[in-house]
Amino acid sequence: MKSKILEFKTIGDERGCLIALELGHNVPFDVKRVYYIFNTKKGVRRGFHAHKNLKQLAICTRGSCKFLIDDGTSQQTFNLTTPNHGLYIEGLVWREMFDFSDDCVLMVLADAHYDEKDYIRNYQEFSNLVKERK
Ligand code: T46
Repeated sequence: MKSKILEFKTIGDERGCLIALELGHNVPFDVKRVYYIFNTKKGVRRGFHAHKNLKQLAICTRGSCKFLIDDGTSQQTFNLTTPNHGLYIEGLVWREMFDFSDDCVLMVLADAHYDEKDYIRNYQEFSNLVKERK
């Protein structure tokens, strides 16, 4: 399983906290796109897809949510609860996001522009591609 939590240094003083994300330092790819998900409705599950080729870093800058990562063989759930943790996701993995807190702001950095052709939104298709790539 290549997905993992990266921990960022929090710079804090009496005024509050600051975290810096820097390419080549604590972000392991060149960022081409940033998007964020917020105002997520209660009980909603998002994702339900894999990417053919995409590296991403997902950070709950506020609130919390969970990520289910499935590589076709095993599944792992990551709990994002703090802005100094980022979930690094790469490779052919199915993802689902759930248990969003009301205040959740999920920011995602990606190494490519948005391209619907990179998405696999059918689990069987994903599963077949995993077997092909082995
Ligand atoms: C992912 C998880 C973590 C765009 O127009 N541009 C964008 O950059 C993105 C990400 C989405 N969109 C459009 C495509 C859909 O019409 O926004 C709509 C919602 O996208 P989607 O249903 O794919 O959103 P999620 O939350 O299921 O998945 C998103 C990312 O799409 C995906 O890459 O890994 O967050």
